[in-house]
Amino acid sequence: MTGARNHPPTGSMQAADAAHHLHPFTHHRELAGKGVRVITRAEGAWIFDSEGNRILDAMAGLWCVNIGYGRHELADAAARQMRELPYYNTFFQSAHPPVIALAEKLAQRAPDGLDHVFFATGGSDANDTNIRLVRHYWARKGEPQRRIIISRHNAYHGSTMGAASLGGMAPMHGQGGLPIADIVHIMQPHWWAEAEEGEGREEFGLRAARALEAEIERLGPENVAAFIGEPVQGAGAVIVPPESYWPEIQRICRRYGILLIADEVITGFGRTGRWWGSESFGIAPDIMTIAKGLSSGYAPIGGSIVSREIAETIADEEFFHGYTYSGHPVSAAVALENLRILEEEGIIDRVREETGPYLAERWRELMDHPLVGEVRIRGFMAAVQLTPDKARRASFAAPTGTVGLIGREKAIANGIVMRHIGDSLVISPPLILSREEIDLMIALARRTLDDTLAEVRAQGLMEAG
Ligand code: PXG
Repeated sequence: MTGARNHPPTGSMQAADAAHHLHPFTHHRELAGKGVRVITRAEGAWIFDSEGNRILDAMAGLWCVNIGYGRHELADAAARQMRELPYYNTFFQSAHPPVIALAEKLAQRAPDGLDHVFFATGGSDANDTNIRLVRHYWARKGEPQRRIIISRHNAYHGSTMGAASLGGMAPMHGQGGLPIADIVHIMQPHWWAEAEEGEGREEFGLRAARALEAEIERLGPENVAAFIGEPVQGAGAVIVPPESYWPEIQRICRRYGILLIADEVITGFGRTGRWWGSESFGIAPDIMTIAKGLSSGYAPIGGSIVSREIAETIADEEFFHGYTYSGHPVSAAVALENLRILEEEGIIDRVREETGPYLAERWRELMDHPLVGEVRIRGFMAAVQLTPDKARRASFAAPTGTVGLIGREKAIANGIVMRHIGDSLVISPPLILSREEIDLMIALARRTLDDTLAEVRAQGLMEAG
């Protein structure tokens, strides 16, 4: 099967890309030496590159194409909306039918008490909204000194100044003068990386959660506005917290009366086998950040779903904030169609009851591989932690990510996209995978691990650090 149609030859696209295109999170000199991979089309869980290779997209794009590629209903919804009303804004006491319908739909779907939506164009700007919103909320409540937002190391909340400050990615903070003021970070609930010798998962989960309490006490509870966390850290390498973690975080937030923001950008819209990661972990947030699976990536849209109490509190004063494309009509129409498909085709129920448990069973088999120290999985997001010595939970002597990167390249060579994060390999496939595709994905992942192990041994990298 050839994917090469209606586009210039690969070499000339690569040359033009190298000459003119700055990519996100990319070492450009290195990329120019290799030439960019050009993806030309996609269908179901499969992408095709300009050379005609067919590749299993085990990352659903960037954790977002939940309903899979090639759903023409979304293209039709976009085309209809573009013909009818391609753009109008939601400022100045205006709205349009798709944004109203989408806000109502999200309010119905969201956990109890969350029933107002502020729209953005993705997850980063939605989190920037959250920073301004929670501070504005506390000012309206007569507690303007409550400005500090507590987050976690190794969290990812986006790439704008505000969202990257909320995030806890050290390399990002190393560039551009981050974090902005009044954002602090506590430890992450990452058992493999952070637990003490002999410390059990649940015991560790409680300790990680209580770091929040200690930080609130240190800062003075009267100065803390909110805590933000991803129910499962995605870009952090699919860190599934121990069961003890979120209930304790919830207790602490309630005790000090601070707002809880669940960043559901990856975990929302079925990724964990429920509509919300919050539902999976028994979290009752005051605000949820949404993006990605809201439109399955077919059009850019994000937002913040906030509690009635927050909406009521800010109702009596203008909130000086908004984006030209807040609630863009085409994106809203596409999102509505995506939600209809998720609902009517029972895609999330299937992940929860059938394909999710099956994937978990198959993914856990990888634990027997000599390179794999830990498997992490929740619904349709999973990781394998690579290690030179599983008994000791060791990391490699080589710089972090060296072995992970070998893994990613072996994956692509085997016809599967997996993301490497440090020395983990992660997947977050479209939610529509069949059992046969799951079997194939596991086979390709295992072959990738075998090839990685062979290469790591050949390069003498099996040393513990
Ligand atoms: N919150 C979370 C939890 C995310 O995962 C964002 C916010 C930002 O969303 P936008 O739409 O502004 O990108 C994200 C995005 C990766 C990767 O390589 C992860 C994301 C984005 C790009 C790459 O793991 N997550």
